[in-house]
Amino acid sequence: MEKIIQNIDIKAIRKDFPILSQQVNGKPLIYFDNAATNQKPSSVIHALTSYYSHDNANIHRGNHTLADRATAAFEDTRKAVQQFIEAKEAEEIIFTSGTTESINLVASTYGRANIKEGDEIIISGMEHHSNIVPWQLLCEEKGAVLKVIPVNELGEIEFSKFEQLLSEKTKIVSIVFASNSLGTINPIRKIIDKSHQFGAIVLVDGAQAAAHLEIDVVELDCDFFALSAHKMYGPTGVGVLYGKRELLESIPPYKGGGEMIKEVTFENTTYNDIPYKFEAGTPNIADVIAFKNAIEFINKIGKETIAEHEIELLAYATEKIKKIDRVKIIGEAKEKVSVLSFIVDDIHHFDIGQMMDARGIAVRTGHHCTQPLMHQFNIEGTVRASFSVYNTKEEIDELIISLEKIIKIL
Ligand code: 7TS
Repeated sequence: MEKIIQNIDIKAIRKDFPILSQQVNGKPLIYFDNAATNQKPSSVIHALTSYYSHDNANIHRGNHTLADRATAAFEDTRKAVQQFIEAKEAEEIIFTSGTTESINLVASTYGRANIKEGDEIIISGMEHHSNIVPWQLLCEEKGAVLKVIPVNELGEIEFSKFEQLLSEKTKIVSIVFASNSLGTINPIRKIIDKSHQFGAIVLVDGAQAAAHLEIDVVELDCDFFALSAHKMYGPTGVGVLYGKRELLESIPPYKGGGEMIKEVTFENTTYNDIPYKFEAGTPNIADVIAFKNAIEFINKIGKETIAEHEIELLAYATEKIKKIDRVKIIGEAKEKVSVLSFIVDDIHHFDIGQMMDARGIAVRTGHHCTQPLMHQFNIEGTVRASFSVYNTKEEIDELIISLEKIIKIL
């Protein structure tokens, strides 16, 4: 416990997040909705205003100084992402609007080009809707079949059942690295290896993993990897799709428009090289540029240090919450990121959320876009507290005290 406090200066880190120093409903803000989106350090906020104050121009097409500066900064973020996830080449990094768009891109391009009637796509029972619905749409269009890996009571996937689902019919396995509702970290490496043995390609939904777990896409050998900048201290509206070069080159474009072409005539159009083939139109330039500052923020503290702190908070909160009568934790996998989901007997999660908010505590309530998972646990939703690098044990103490009071009142 001491070690973490020595390694990481939370007070200094908190000072770097202007939003945290405010009062909400007369109480100091305690922000525990980090799995939805986490807060932004001043370097990210400054990068946005600086870009619009000094460098704003459209990229890749101008031949003037501002366009050059904006293009260079945009491409610098691509290189930073490449290094962050250890991809072989910057060209394998495609900017999207977020994880949702990244997954839709793969379903609409790779999926449409490769999936035929009777083929099978495997997902897990703990997927976010954004890793369910794009595959349902594809299956409906192609007459393919969606198979689901069951999740046990602890919130872990049943690996042996996954093995039973795999066959030569399996073409795509799309799986979440870390669950947003339960916190479960899936055995991604094992899943990828097994899927490859059957010739299936694997997409990893890394939305909840990217800010907390080491990512090495080459070592993982995943075919596609999706993430969102806004869950990594970066701006909203930016995401990444990583894909292996040969796959990205082999699949058709996603959207048609400027930037994604080599040559257009009314008879025929040839497409640009990757990554531009998948980046039609003016992208979210400012936010992509500021995303680099978010990556630098994580790198400066060190992902391992961040993860250690968050896991310490999770263990502390879990131990305390378990002592409260009528509380049940949803998601007790051995390996978890810092997500604590719980329900309280006979009290609606929404009421708890509202009463927490009155105390300045921001938690998430509801199904967290994982309705099938909620059905499996026979619940409508949970209260979810998710921790980030700037959270403290004192804040968790406040959460616990508030929860005890709320339970007494209700
Ligand atoms: N996959 C997972 C595992 C997620 O947690 C989310 C967002 C997404 C995909 C979609 O990401 P987006 O950036 O494209 O929206 N999860 C949440 C959440 O838990 N609460 O709000 C958004």
